[in-house]
This record gives sequence, structure tokens and C-alpha cells, in this order.
Amino acid sequence: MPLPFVKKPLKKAVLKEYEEMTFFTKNEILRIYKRWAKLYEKKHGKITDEQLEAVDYIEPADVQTIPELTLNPFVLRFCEIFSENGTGNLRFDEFLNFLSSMSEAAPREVKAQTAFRLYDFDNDGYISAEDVKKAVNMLTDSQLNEDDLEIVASRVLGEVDLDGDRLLSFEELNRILEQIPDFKYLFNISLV
Ligand SMILES: [Ca+2]
Ligand SMILES: [Ca+2]
Repeated sequence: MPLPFVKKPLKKAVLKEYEEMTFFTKNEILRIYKRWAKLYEKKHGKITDEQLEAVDYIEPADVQTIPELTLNPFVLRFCEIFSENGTGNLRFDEFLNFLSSMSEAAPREVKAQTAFRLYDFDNDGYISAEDVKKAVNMLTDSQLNEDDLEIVASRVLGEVDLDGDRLLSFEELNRILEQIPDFKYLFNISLV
């Protein structure tokens, strides 16, 4: 469910709503808002209410400049899955939702779902060999050729696909992630 969008400054009522809908405290939300607004203002100048209504997002390239995210190979993919219209542009509520899902306070199950969405590139409900190839390609900074990608994808699926359909369902991924005790802490992004 999308979070309500707010105008600057964050109004008390909306802040309260964000607090209820994310895993963040009020102070954390305000700190994240500052980060978002800084990126926005770098490009558009000081935010006015009118501007915020007209151009209410930051672009994936802006998100990539955040020091905590610069080295994350999946940063553009994160932008894509958390942007409702799929452009990768993030309104503040979408940016907040992204960070909330990846925060330390987010439950393991939420993170497992985010991981699944991250790797299911064509959004068909399964992680296929093509999806694995795309993920590995991102992870390795496009260093592997097509043949190597095929081999890696085939090995990965061979190990984790439990019912032999060469596709990874959410349940199958979840079962693997459950065996990684630190997953919740490893799959983590924090700006606060
Ligand atoms: Ca897929
Ligand atoms: Ca399967």
C-alpha cells in the first residue's frame, strides 16, 4: 500500500502516518527526509510546495550518489522495484518505503519478499535462469560472458530449485534464506 505523499515541511499528521506504516521512528523519518530533500534540492533548488507537487521525485542517478548506496550493485534495481510507476524515480514516500523494507527493524519475512522482488526481474512470480543471469551480471559488474552466466545460473538453480521446474518460487527462496541466520542483518541498508 502506497504511503501518502507530503508537502514540505512534513506535517505532524502525515509524519504520524509514516511512522505507523514504516519501521521507522519519527526522528528517523525526519532524518531520511533531509537526505531525500538534499538530493532533490541539489537539482531543483530549494523546494517550494508548488515544485514539490510538480516534480516530486528524485532520479535513480541521484540515489546512486548516496555514499551508503554507491557501491551497492543493485541500487538501480531497488529504485525500480520501489518506484510505483516502474521508472526508478522515487517520491519521498517511495524512498522511505525502500529504506524501511531494508532497515534493521524490518522483519525477516519482509526482507525475504524484497529479495524475491529484487531478483524477479520480469515480475512473473518466479526467479528463472534469465533472472539469475541478470542478477549475477549486476553482481559481477558485467564481467562474465553469456556462456559463464549460463553456467552460473544453471548451477544456482540446480542447487536451490527444490521441485525441479528450473524456477525459483518465493517459497523456495524463502526456505534457503531461512537457513542463513544472518540474512536479516546482511540484507540491510541504513542511512540513519
Ligand atoms: Ca521472473
Ligand atoms: Ca522450483
